[in-house]
Amino acid sequence: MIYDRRSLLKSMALAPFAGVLAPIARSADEISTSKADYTLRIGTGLVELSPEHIASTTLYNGQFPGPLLRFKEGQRVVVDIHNDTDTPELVHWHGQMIPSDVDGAAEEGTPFVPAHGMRRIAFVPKPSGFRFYHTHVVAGGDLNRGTYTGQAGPVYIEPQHNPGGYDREVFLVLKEFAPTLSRGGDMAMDALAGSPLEGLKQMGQAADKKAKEKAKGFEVSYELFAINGRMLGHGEPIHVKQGERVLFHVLNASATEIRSLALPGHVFRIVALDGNPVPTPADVPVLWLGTAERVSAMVTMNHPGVWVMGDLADDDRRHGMGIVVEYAGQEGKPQWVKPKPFRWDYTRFGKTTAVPALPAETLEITILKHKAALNGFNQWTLNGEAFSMQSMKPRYTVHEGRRYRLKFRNASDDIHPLHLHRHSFELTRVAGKPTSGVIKDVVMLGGFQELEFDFVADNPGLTLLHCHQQLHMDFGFMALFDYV
Ligand SMILES: [Cu+2]
Repeated sequence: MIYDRRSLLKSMALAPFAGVLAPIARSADEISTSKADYTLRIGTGLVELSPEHIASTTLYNGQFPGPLLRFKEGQRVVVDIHNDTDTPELVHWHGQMIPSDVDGAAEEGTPFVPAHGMRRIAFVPKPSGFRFYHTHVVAGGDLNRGTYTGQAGPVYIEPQHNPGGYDREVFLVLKEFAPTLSRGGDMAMDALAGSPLEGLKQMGQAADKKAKEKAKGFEVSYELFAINGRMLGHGEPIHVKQGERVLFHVLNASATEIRSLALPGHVFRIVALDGNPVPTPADVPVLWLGTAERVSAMVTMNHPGVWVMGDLADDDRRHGMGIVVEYAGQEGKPQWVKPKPFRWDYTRFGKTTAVPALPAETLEITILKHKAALNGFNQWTLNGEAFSMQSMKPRYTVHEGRRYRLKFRNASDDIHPLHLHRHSFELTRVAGKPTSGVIKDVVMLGGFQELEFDFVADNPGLTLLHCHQQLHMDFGFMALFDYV
C-alpha cells in the first residue's frame, strides 16, 4: 500500500487535536508532492451571454463565473494555478485572512503566476462565509486586463457549525461584458443614505478648478450585462416553489460599477454582508452592492408568478442585468415592477445600542480626484499622495494586536468601494451615523461623505488598502500597510 501522508493528515485533521497538527500539514515537501485539491486554469475563452452575444475574454477553467469553490473553514487547501495566457497573472483570495505570499497582490509581495507557467499555493481558508477569487493585476487603460475580464468566481467557506434554516442556496454573480472607454458620466447619487458634506464638496470643486484638463476623465461603460454569465431571458430561470426559503448569495463582480437588484413583490432579509452574519438581520426591498461586495439574503417565496429579478437601471437591465424567477405551475412573460426609490444604509444591519471598542489610533484619509490628470484618466490621491507602482512603498505602519480606526473623507462625487486585504473591518460610522457590529471587507463610501471603520492588526504581513473600482486603484487609489 502506498503511504499517502496527505490523505492521512486530512483524516487526522478531523480529529479533536487538529489544531496541534496543523503546522505539520504546512510543510513544504508535503505541498510539493501531494495532488492539488483544486486546479484553476487561466485562459482565453468564450462566454455565451445569449445566442447573439458571445464574449471573448479571459476566464477560469473556461467558464464564467469561475467554478464555485467550497472550502471548509480551517482545513488547508492546495490550489494549482495554471496560466495559459501571454501575461503574468495573480489570483486574489478576496476576504480571506491568509499570508501575503498567497493573498494574490503583487504590492504585498505575492509572486505572479508566470505566463504559460503555473504556481502551486496552499493556505488555510478562513473565515467562514461567502468570499470570492479574482485577478489582481493592473489593467490601466487596457480593458482586456484585470477585472474587466471574466476572471472571477465565488468561494463558500463552510462554517464549522452551519445554521441552516433555508431550503436552497442560489449563487448569483453580477458582471458586465464588452467594456469601452468614454468621457465620464455621473455617479448614481441615489444609492446611499446620508447627505453630502459642504466642506468636502468645496474641496472637490477647488481641485476641479485647479485641473489643467477641463474635460472629464475616462470612465468605463459596458455593452452587455449578465447574471451568472447569461443575459436576462437567456439563462435557465431560478425555479422556486411557493413557501420555499431561498438563500441568495449575490456577488458584484463588476470592475467598476455599483449594482442594484430587486425582485418584484418580494423582500430580501439580509443575513450576511461580505459573508459575515449581521447583528440585526433586516428586510429590504432593494440590494445595492459596490464592486466586490457580497450580500447573503433570504427570500421567502410567497408571491407566485414569473418575475424579473433585475437591476433598477432600466438600460442595464434591458441589456441583460437580470434573471427570471419562475414559480412552479406559473407561466407567461416575466414581469418587472419598478420598486420605490430605496437608499442603502449599512447601519440598519448594525447593533442598535452597543458602541465599538476604542481604537489605539485614528488615521484620517482624504480622497481627492485630479480630473483627467493622467493621459485623460482621473488620478486619485490619499492625503495628497498617489500610490507609486514603482516604489510600492508602505504608507502606514501598524503594531500587531492594536485596533486602528480609518476615517475616510471623500472629496469627490464618486462612490468608492473601499477594500482592505487580509483583514476584516467593523463599521463604526457611516455618513455621520454611528454603528457597530457590521463586519466587512468592502464598503461603499458615498460621494462627498465620510465613513469610519476599525480593524485589528491581527494578520502580520504587507496589507493593501484600495478602492475596488479598477480605474481608481490603477490610478493612485491604494496604500500599503506594514507591520512593525
Ligand atoms: Cu474609488
